[in-house]
Amino acid sequence: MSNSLKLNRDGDVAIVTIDNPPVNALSFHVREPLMQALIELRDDPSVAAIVIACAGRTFIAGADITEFGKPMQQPELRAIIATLETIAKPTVAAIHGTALGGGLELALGCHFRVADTGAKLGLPEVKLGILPGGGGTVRLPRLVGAVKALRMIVSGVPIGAAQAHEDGLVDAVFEGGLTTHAVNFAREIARKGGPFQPVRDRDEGLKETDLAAFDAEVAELAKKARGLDAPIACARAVRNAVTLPFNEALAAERALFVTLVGGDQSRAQRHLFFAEREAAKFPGKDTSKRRIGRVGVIGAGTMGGGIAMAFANGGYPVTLLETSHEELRRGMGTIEKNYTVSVTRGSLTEEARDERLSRFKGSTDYADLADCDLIIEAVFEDMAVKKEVFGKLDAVAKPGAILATNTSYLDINEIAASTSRPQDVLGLHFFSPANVMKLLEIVRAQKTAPDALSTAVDMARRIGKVAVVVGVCHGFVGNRMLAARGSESEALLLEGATPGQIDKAFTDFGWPMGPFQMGDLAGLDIGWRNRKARGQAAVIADTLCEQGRFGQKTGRGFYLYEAGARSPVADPEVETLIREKAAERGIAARAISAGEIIERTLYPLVNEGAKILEEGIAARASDIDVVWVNGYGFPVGKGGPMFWAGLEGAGKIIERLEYWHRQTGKDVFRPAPLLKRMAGTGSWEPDATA
Ligand code: 3H9
Repeated sequence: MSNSLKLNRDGDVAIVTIDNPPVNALSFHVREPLMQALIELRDDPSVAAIVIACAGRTFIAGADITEFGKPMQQPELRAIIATLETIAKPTVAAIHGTALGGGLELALGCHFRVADTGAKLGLPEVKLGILPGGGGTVRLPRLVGAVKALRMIVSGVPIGAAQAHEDGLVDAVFEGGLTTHAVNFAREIARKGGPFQPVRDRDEGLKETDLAAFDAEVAELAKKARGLDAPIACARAVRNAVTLPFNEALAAERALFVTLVGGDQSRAQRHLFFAEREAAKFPGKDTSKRRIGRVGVIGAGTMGGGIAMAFANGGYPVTLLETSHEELRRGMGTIEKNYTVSVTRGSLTEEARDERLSRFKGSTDYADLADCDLIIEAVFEDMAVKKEVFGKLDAVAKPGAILATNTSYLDINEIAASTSRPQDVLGLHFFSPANVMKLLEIVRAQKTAPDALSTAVDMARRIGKVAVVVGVCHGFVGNRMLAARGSESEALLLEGATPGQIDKAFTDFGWPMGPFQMGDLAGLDIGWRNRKARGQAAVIADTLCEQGRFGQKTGRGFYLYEAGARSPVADPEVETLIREKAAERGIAARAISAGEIIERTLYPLVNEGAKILEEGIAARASDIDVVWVNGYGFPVGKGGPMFWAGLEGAGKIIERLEYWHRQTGKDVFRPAPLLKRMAGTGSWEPDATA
């Protein structure tokens, strides 16, 4: 019937198969023939039942996100679902892979849903800054109840077929041969006879809704929304499903959808969706790959242990190397403890923990790394130490093994040059805790071979990381920009801001925490050590460290922490210290606004990003956004620093940078040429024209 849609018959059952690779999104070229097919089949007396299935690896993954922000071509999904609901003969969605967003909404327009055992069903629209706009908020609660629907829609996390069956979302689950089972299911239902009730007319899920409990749950969710509009809109729409007649709730859902899809937050989140998929692409990516069987990790401290867990979680056998048996025992002990915590929390079964632990092999002998295909060092951040490690690796590693450093700052070209095989050397910069944090900066050194890089990118996906390929410079993309963001922190304190005031400006912006809370969490001694090594100083932070105030781990840092608590309490002693240091320098305290805090921290962040782009350290502005959202907590609703610069206005940023440059003379405020060009063209693309 069309390239994207096939119509087949199995006796009196019609099978509509959508075939729109890679994920069967509901693009216009699918919607148009689908609508036509449904009308034909509805009116064809020889058809007793209709099955809607998909070709390829998955059921429909939702609306075609690339169509958002453009005029919608008819027919819209809602019209197709409305047509489905006019069909008197039984309609059955046959779900394999993932039924997401508009895909699940289409399935909810059918009388019945059957699924493969491995299928997943979800409404992830909230992650794109919108809500389900094809009736999902109104139909799903009718089957599974308002509270379950609320949790699915606000989290955006899909559920498995077994759970969906238990919840009443799916009517039958089959192992293998899904289309055949779906056809038999449809035929049997048709034989038994109707009438068949569309989901819109069902209310078993809504009967006993406890609205007070529902509202209490919404109030909790609202606290976690951190300025994002979509989760709140999702909750409101699900509540409407309980309190309003079907058509009114549907209209209200539509109105919320239209507002959100046209807003900046959704634009930002859609930008990030595509940015994450783009970030791992680089010229030459599709070269041949090397095989990664066993992975070696050198160092079983916090970082090495976390990296080793990330690989074990991804199914790789891991050799963990330490300098002594005692260090090894300590490292393995921490890993075991971490897994056991997951078991206690219910996120891991005991069998899964045991299986993951069985993937570890401990050693104190470099020779045991000889069978590893990828070896990552996570030893002390010192060039001489790193070179010594790479020298040993050069001697024992098998030919073609990828040798990676987890350095946060050091020059990987220099490390690579200390081996006889620089083509095999690259950086894998994990973020702590490495088994949890999604971001992985994959650092391409001057001589890194394309196939080594491609292999690392594939491996990152297998262990569930969002990979960004970056170039070599001090701190790479993330930490280099972090330094620019923090360059005015101390000055702001000395001029009159408090740590609490600065952190609040950050959390009001949407960050999970501000820079001083983050410093206290990470440990102030880390930055102190780095500064000393580089001959640098930060008067307030250094003094705090000299007083043994390292942050949460010592109960005192920029803030005070009650025993065992993580919430910061303002400390008058710190404020006195700041005023004393300011007085010594003749700096008088003045009122500092939240706007000034943002200008002096986030504008330099954007400016540094522009310099990084100019230098080719990042291939695209969107790569920088992916780093900052996934590694540092930049608010998703603002799309990352480079996307946000567009919202804020590059012209305004330049004007304020120039002002602060005049005031302070600092280089971080000198606008990058690329930022200036961006102000003219509105795009970070090098060849964009106004
Ligand atoms: C919605 O449905 C709104 C409705 O409620 C209301 C409408 C009125 N559209 O992720 P992958 C591309 S909102 C367009 O690497 P995987 C993706 O960019 C939608 N393109 O594969 C990539 O392209 P490329 C709600 C899409 O196997 C390629 O497909 N649904 C879409 O790791 C492969 O993607 C969602 O939010 C799309 N919907 O994961 C689901 N989806 O190769 C979004 C993917 O050029 N999708 N692409 O880089 C996903 O979560 C994952 O893609 C999925 C597969 C789990 C399906």
